[in-house]
Amino acid sequence: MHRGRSDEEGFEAGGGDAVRGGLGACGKGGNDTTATKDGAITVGFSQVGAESEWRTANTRSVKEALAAPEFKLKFSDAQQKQENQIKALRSFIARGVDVIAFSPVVESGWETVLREAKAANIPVVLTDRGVDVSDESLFTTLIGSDFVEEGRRAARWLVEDSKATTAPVRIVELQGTVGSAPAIDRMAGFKEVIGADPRFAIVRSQSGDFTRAKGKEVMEAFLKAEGRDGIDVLFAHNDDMAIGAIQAIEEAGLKPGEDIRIVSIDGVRGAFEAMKAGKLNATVECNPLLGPQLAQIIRDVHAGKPLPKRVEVEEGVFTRDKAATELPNRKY
Ligand code: GZL
Repeated sequence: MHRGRSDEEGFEAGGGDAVRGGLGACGKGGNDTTATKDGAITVGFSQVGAESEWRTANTRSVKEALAAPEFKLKFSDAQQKQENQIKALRSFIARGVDVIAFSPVVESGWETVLREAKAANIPVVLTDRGVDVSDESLFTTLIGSDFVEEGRRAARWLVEDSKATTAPVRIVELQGTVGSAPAIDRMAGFKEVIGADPRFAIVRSQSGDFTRAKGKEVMEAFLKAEGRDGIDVLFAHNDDMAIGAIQAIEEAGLKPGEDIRIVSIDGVRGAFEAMKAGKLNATVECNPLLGPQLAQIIRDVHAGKPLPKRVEVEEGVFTRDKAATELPNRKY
């Protein structure tokens, strides 16, 4: 048993396990329905993984919100592998859960398994990230952030912070997971804003897969390729990669936040600590605390209430000068 796969046995959060048939809230699995003895809403949740502080906070929020006795949660951690998510979704379908919710690690490759869920009459709620499908009826709604706007906000901060210079601004970019909605959209939003100003150029761009380790490794390669004086700014698609890159910049004998300005996205505690230390210049908030809103969406879906196709999350931008005062308020 690979504990790391973390497909917890049975439904989480106490209470008797789901039983087949019987009274209470019936699953949607056709004849072989799963119902719980106590009428709880059975939810299958497939999480991307545990790759970042953001993801850890997101998982905590989801598990706290989908708690017993109202819910019976089957939680699966895919270790950032799409094939693990597809396996998990198929197991949820086989168990006849009432609702499936998941954060798709990448945008493409979901059509088949989502058609299987639809055929089993099990509604699917997307959280955090979106999918690229030909038929939007394959999911009920998506609750998540506007990643394009997050990319724009990062670029707007950079343009404002560079207003005193006319010199070229050479940017390196640490992209998120290749093919993921946040990586695709944050890049698009950032380029949309800097593209209007000839001072800015992205001289290197590569995926750090949203992790600290890979962010450090790729930043080391950027520094080697561009030289100590060849980089002015790092744009990282998440704080964890920025924190990894900060280590690489320091090991190269440079001052992060000064020799190389850094703007990233998420707004996790580690980013506020780096800003307080003067090593990160700005972070664009991407709120992971989606649990309560997700729970309400699942209640509504289970009750057959109509829902908008898109539920957005409110977020802000935080700069170095405000880090010390904001840090005590952070919930993730
Ligand atoms: C964004 C989320 C991204 C975060 C990363 O909503 O999907 O995935 O920005 C996380 O930290 O790994």
